[in-house]
Amino acid sequence: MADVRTFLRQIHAELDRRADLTKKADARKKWLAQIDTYRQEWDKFVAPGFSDDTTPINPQRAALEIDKALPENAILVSDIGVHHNWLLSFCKPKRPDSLIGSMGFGPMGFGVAGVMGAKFAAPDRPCVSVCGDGAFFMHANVLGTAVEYNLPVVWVVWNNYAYASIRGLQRGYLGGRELATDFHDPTTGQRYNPDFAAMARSCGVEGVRVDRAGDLGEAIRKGIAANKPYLIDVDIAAGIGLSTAEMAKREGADVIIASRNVERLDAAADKLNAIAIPADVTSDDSVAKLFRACGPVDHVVVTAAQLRTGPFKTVAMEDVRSTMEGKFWGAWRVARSAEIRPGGSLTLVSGYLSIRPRPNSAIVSAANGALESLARALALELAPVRVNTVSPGIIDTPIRAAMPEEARRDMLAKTAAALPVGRVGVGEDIARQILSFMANGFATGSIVYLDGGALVT
Ligand SMILES: Cc1ncc(C[n+]2csc(CCOP(=O)(O)OP(=O)(O)O)c2C)c(N)n1
Ligand SMILES: [Mg+2]
Repeated sequence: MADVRTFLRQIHAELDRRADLTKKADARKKWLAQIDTYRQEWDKFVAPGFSDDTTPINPQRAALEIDKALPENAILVSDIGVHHNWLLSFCKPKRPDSLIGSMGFGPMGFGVAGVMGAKFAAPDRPCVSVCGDGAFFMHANVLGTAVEYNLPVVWVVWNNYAYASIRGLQRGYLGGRELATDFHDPTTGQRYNPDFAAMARSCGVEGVRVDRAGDLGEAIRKGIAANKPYLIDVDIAAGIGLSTAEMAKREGADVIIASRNVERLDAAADKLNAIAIPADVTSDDSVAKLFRACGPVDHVVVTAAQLRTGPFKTVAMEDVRSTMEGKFWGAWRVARSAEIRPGGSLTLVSGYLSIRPRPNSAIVSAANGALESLARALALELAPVRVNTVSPGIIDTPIRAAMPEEARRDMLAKTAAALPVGRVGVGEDIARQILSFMANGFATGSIVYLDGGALVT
């Protein structure tokens, strides 16, 4: 503590006394320039996460969408947990009093209830809470309070089905053990949480669910414009690759996951307590480096696919080439570089379009067919390593997230109704088959069309 005037006088005197200051400033300039290069490196490193379209939503993308959706005068109140770290890393508050957190004390519930305090204090400013699913469930009584006091606040529930920050600490410090930090059904292992949007509605609060990054900003804008208490339950979790890794982990395997998207990869690795290695299947070097880093492994699964399609006569060559580059050549590169132990397996994931083509997707049909033929050929050439393909039917996974929401829901509902099993597939269905390929020593050169019965309708 000091008197400002006295303190500034003392500082001035001290500055005058230090004659070599310019020299030091020059040296510091160099250091600052160096830091700037680190900053640029970092920006390049994290750039892909900002455009990641996967569902459940990439946390980095979520932070960006939240930041973009908030008007300049909004107050964002964060709770305590990993979501808080994502917000601090990737939100850029527009004025000094617009991002409120409680970093020192760190009480869960601060953001859940604190947003109402913010609204009391600043009734003319939009007030938005970003809070964890864990904290929200602890303090869900706020829903009633907001109604009783007519407080038009917005809760964005960062729903990662876990006390994720604590789970990460447990996994990191306790040799991978965890206790009571992961929310799941004890019998099926499926992730569990209450339906927060329905919970909100039961209290007279508007409640919606968002599972696509592209819908998050609009939901927040709508929530603010509604001018009444509003809850947005946002899904943050897994696709086919991740389901397989999750199941393998549950079966006791040591799992290494690789992906082009570093942020998502880290989130997944954290979720699974798996080793993560960033890799890009479209690059020979990157794939070779990945397998040099892994060393010999028992099983490899390739799920990578970035599909670009269009009407055959007009689709750009660049698009169809990039589809082959990722889906077909990606698998080829992995098969070439992976050092799989004898009796181990390589599983490729193709897709129903190879045998049930649809208009405007010729390149995907071709890539899938080529993958299936490749797997058969490799079953011969790479023996005693076993090579198989699973061909999923219509699955509700992140890859479909690029479709417009209504079209996607409509398509999934229609498909489900037409299938003998009455539902579309989920990542876990495919994962189960992949694991069975790994475990069944008699399976090689096999293609399993796993499509809920689409082939017989
Ligand atoms: C009242 C209180 N209890 C426990 C903790 C310890 N703690 C810090 S973060 C956290 C988990 C938060 O989970 P969630 O709200 O889902 O946020 P996430 O980390 O998953 O984003 C816990 C238990 C705390 N900070 N405050
Ligand atoms: Mg959580």
